[in-house]
Amino acid sequence: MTLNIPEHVTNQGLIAWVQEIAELCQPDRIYWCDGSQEEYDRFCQDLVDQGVFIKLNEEKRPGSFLCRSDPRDVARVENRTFIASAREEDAGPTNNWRDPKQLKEEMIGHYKGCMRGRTMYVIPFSMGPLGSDIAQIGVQISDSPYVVVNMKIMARIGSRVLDVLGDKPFIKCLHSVGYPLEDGQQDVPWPCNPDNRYISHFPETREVWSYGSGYGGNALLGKKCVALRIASVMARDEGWLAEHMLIVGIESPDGEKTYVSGAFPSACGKTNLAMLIPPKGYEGWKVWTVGDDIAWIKPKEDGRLYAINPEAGFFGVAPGTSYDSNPAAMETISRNTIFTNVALTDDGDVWWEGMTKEPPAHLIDWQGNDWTPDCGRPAAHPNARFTAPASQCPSIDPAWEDPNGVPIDAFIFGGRLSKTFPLVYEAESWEQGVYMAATVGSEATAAADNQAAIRRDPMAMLPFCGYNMGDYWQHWLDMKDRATHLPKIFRVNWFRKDENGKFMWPGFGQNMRVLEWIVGRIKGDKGAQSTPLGKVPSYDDLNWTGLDYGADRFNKLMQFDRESTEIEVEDQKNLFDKLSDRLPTALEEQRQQAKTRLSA
Ligand code: O2Y
Ligand code: MN
Repeated sequence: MTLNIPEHVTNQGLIAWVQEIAELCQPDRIYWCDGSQEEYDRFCQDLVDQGVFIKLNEEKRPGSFLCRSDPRDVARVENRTFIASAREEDAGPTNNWRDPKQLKEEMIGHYKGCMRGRTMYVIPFSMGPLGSDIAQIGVQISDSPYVVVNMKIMARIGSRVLDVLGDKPFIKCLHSVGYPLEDGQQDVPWPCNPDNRYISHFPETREVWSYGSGYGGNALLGKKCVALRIASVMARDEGWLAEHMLIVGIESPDGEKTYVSGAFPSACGKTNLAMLIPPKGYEGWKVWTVGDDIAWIKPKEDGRLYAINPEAGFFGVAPGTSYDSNPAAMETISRNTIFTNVALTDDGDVWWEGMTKEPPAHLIDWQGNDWTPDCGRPAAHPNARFTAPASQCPSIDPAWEDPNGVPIDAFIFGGRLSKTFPLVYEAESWEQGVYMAATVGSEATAAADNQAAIRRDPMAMLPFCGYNMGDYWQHWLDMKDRATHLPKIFRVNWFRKDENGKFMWPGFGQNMRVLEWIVGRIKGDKGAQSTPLGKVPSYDDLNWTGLDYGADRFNKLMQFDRESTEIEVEDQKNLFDKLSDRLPTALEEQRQQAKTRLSA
């Protein structure tokens, strides 16, 4: 088999690896991606010709395509996501550990001949602006052209990446949909192998091996696999942070910009916050988007933490996205976007639940079937996605590709919690902030008694931390010694409900009022009072211009209930016990101090 090595490729480690994988996977041909627009257009056209992509109406949605996945391959598969560290205790009890040697043997059995009848694509990619000292380079080998075009949007790919890489080592990412074609066998629109899925991470050797899925986080390996699971281990070893966080710049009317980074478990409005439009009363304010999902954060010589968004695009959930909830996202996806598993309108555009108040009278649903509003099925899959270039976002920050990153002054952690937790509170120390972040989570309704239990998702990293969560917490605590100007840490909760089950906070754009208070706390010009939870604003500490929200409502929203908070602090022990082997003493001390403050 000819390796088709382009002239400019000199990295011997890369050439040897491509040869090794080609011998294992036995593709019909090898193609090195140059990352050009011409290449992207050609691949999209090929996918249209093969019936995999549907070209959308050029007037309504220029340069855009719809793709439908196999209904068995629609989301990340956490139970098939493995952390194969040499020692089980280094993966920790919150990860699926597998012995790396055994796992590789097992997977090699699947990889043998798995690309027969297909092309093997070599996709060099940079996570982060090319040449940034925070960026990292990987190479993904894949047999999926859908992956190639999505990677083109989500990362910087192609020849220019190899020029920057030179002869250095890189993160090796191997991906196959696990659906070889025998001689003359007709391909299917979405090849995959749902019975043999693996999303495997080898943190010590900085490798990812993915098999059997072509979808999202399982297949676009730069995103969750590299930028979070592998990068979190690199960050631990090298003294920085790889976080599941948005990054925004908040600009005040006098033109001063403050950057904050925030982590939220799913279904907490993270994308909406990343693209927030200030409400009435906030004329002159602007929220700039640096990233919507992942932040790489490094301490620099001036003692501050600087963050980059390692991605180049958004892979967002379509359902629920509308001009009401997120106009910036709607503008971003108005062109040059790949839609996966949304519905197709009769005039060749896309639709999903929540996009408009009234659904169209007729659609083709995400599985290619006729759909009418009364048919009893969703038109789009709940995890339907758009892949769109971040550069198209109207609120994209001018500094979003600054190789030095942007200076972070606050970390915000939020969950979806209907009671106990006030709108916002601030940590009084770094250790308390790490404790607040480590115990964050959202409510899950326990079927048995309809009691809401908190499903903890520390730093929103539970599915994404590539090592032991106890060590990860210790790493966060240790950051204190790596920076002299540490960000302040806040907890927010937009989802508290009243006794009638109604949300108490109007949410969306009104979250700007909380961001303004946070900026004021950083600058030192906004007040706060100490409570057993942390520091909280009083009514007059927030700006109420343009919103009719009285002090009584606010005080109820901020109300602190000793009894339910004591139950909460007790419940945190379950997670701490699970991680007891590597639990930092500072975190249990924080929990004990919270108990003492509550009983005082
Ligand atoms: O279902 C998938 O494969 C996508 S998961 C995802 C995509 C974009 C941003 N965040 C996530 C996530 O699961 O946190
Ligand atoms: Mn995410």
